[in-house]
Amino acid sequence: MFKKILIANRGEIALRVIRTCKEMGIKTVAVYSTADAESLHVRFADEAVCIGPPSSSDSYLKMTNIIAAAEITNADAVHPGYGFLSENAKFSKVCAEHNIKFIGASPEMIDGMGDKASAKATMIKAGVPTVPGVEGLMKDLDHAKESAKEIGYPVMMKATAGGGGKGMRIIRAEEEMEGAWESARQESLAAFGNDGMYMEKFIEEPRHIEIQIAGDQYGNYCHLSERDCSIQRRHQKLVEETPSPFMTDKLRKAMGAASIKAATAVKYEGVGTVEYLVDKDRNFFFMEMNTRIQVEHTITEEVINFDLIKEQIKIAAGHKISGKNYLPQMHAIQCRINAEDPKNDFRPSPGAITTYHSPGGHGVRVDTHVYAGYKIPPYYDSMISKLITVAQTREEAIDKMERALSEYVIEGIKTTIPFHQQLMKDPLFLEGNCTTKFMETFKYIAPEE
Ligand code: MV4
Repeated sequence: MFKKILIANRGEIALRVIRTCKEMGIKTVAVYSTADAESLHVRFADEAVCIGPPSSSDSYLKMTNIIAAAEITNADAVHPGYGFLSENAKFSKVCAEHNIKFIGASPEMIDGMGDKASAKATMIKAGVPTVPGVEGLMKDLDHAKESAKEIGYPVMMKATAGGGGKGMRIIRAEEEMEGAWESARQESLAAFGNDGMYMEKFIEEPRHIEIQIAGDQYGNYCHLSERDCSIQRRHQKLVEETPSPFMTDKLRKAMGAASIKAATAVKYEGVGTVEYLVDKDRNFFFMEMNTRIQVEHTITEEVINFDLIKEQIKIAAGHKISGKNYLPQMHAIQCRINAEDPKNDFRPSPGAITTYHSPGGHGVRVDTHVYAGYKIPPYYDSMISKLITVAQTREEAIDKMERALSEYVIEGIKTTIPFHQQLMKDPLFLEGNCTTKFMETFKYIAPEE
């Protein structure tokens, strides 16, 4: 087992990893930017190294500084958390070159899954369902038009280097193709330095359902059921739950088996997630594979009673997994509490938290790095807390969430708590009938002050 892990991240996920390391008897090293000197991850770790000024590119993304911090503290592994360098092939490679175990995917795996068109080709070969489309990249505008005709409008053009919706266009008729072709390629080139485009059928009002998987170094694979992440806004997830209210035993079996096929085909090692689009008829299509721990891993932990970070560390250290699949035993919901003003288009609201009281009680979990007096820096993402409830049924988990939200006091900044309070009473949400279009029609009504 590792003796000392450096956590190359900040915020709640850095704390989350430190907590598991403590339970496992592993020493921890925090790294921090000057903006995070007062952060809890700095205080809870055994050692802490300042790696640069506030800007992410000069600190949490600065590979040389992080490797130097690992070397001077004698860390034998790096946990990248999510975001930052967690899916950076170069960083994974540099860690290996310095004899530091990267607790994440190999450079080859990250590259293979990072290129969406080749990831899709890999999945087709593995027998995983994908969205009907044209294999490979579009050669030119005429090829794009021909392909769309073949697939049948509406189609979706996607950047092969993309993700998070960048460089993606819906095209409903041929006259829209030229504009979409030019603008999507430009956008993708600016964002990723790559303008490769592929094309597939547009799936109307899909759900986003993902399967948690794990694989070890010995060819054992398992899935740990699904998470429904359909409630998103501008490709930012707001609420996640498991089991999915749309799930059936038959669909879970099929999606689980497909995900095991995906993991086996790429010899996946560690914990990962296979993301799917699910249409109204419960057809499911591979979308992306994430080679990191995700923000929403918590709800899976709650319904199978299992520490996924511990599993991730054990697999990286060479432990075997049993290979048996896990089914949800409970129902869990996570609300992402962001420092954003839902009344003003979810505009970021950094600043000092003057009052802080977090909810508690049976079936309530709060993963956060904030406290009364903490100042949310403006340099990083706006998520400040994850509120998770777990209960026997969906209805009880929702009731518990309403109760927990009503106890949650955060003053000094705007948060998304009142948004979640309205959502928990929303008829469509209560029905469990939310697609990825849900937020486009949701009207937030601010409570009277
Ligand atoms: C799609 C789609 C409909 N049809 N592909 C958005 C992010 C990127 N990873 C894939 N995305 C989508 N791909 C086809 N063929 C709709 C989306 C999509 C979406 C997917 C998951 C969650 C939220 C979404 C919001 C808008 C669009």
